[in-house]
Amino acid sequence: MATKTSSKKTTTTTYCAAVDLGATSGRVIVGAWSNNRLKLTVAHRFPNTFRTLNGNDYWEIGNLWHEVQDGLKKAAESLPRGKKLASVGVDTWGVDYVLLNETGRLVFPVHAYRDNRTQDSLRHLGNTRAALERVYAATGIPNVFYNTSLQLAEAINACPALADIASRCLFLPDYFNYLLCGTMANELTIASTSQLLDVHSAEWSRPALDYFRVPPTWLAKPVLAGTRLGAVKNMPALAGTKVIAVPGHDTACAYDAMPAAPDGADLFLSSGTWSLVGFESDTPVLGADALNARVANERIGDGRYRPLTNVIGMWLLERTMLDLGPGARPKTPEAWDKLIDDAARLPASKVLIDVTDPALANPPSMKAVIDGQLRKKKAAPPKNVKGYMRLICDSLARGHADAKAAFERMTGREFKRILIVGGGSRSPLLCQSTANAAGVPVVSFNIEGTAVGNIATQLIALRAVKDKATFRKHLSAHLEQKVYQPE
Ligand code: LFR
Repeated sequence: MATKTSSKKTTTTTYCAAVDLGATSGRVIVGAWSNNRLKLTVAHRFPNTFRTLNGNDYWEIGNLWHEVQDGLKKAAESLPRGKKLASVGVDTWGVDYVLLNETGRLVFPVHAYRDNRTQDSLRHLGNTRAALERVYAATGIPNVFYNTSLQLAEAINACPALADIASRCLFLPDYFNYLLCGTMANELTIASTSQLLDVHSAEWSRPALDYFRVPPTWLAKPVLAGTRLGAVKNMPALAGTKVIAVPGHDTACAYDAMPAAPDGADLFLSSGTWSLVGFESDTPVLGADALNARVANERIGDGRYRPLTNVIGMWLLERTMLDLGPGARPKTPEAWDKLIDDAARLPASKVLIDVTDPALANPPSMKAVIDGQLRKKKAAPPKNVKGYMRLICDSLARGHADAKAAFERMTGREFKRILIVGGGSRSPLLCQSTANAAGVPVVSFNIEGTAVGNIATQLIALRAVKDKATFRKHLSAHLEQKVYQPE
């Protein structure tokens, strides 16, 4: 009897889930990888916010965990019959952490990084030049109000008993990994946002731990992205699914997804609540100029560097809209497009706001701070939301261009394009203003950058893709991109 052989090639599809938590919204996204192509499906999206209680800001951690579980269940149910999620990875915003005892119980409420509790020590370190330089030389991270270092120092100072009752510090992605699979690990990229990691190695910095009086036993030697942490437990729909440590820092994931040219001449901009302007490097950028330019030498999943400057981002607009009243924030994507379009038709702003002003971090009224800056420069505040949109985009664009110029000065590199991903990449106004201010083309990509970077690490760890360069090559082959030439 002749055997029939099929000429049809069977393709295997690998399914992974990315849990991507942002400060204003979270999502669980399924990535399906087959034939060197990635297809993303949003399984779950939910709003996130911190809550203020008696003057302090806290994340609703139980709520976040509930949404993560809900999202993962939906992700597993969305797969074709008989298919399973091979793995899951978690990324979140930087710096925030939980304190646990050895049985994994929370021993301190989970604070949000916008909390004003670090202001005193921020000022103190800012005014102590020798200490500032020492901490920067040790960690490569500038003095910023949200740093974990300042947050932990404040927590220990306010509650000295913590030194006895806490035994572990996990960053938020580490904590969700622990809840998922029971393994406590500190992952390198998220650890690098803390201002406690040694800038020259993948170890914690003893001088920084000592300066901020953080017990070294709270932190374990960081693991590299791609490490398999265990299997998901207590969730039947995900039985057998692996938990993989992806770059736990959302910005590290977004940078990984950048379809960069291999010549290193692309500057990266991850634009959302924050505008993160930076590049990939084998070495950190240190020294007095870097400290003055607030260069943060955060890490890539493989241990290399992402020197970047954090330019305050669309947070300016989010908060101004709150002040302008309930009707100011567009409710549909179409209404957003119209607002951006209306703002783009206004003349370019003659007077800009200084986006490096620390007063913009978390003021009771963003509009009042912006209007105050303008009045000092003898300029009239905008009359409506489209006026603020124009002013904010033009001012952020100047911040992006200044960061580019500072990096070029410090490194001798020349950046020929700016690649942009994130919410801001969907704003032609922000992209065009940035191209005009920086004098180079801005290339925007229609991708959920953070989720793509998260899934890329999982696929590499699962050996479905060889390495990051290969992933980027496949990704670029099918990407929709828009180029904004400087005018
Ligand atoms: C973006 C981000 C930035 C970090 C800020 C605070 O979501 O992770 O990279 O500086 O949030 O953690």
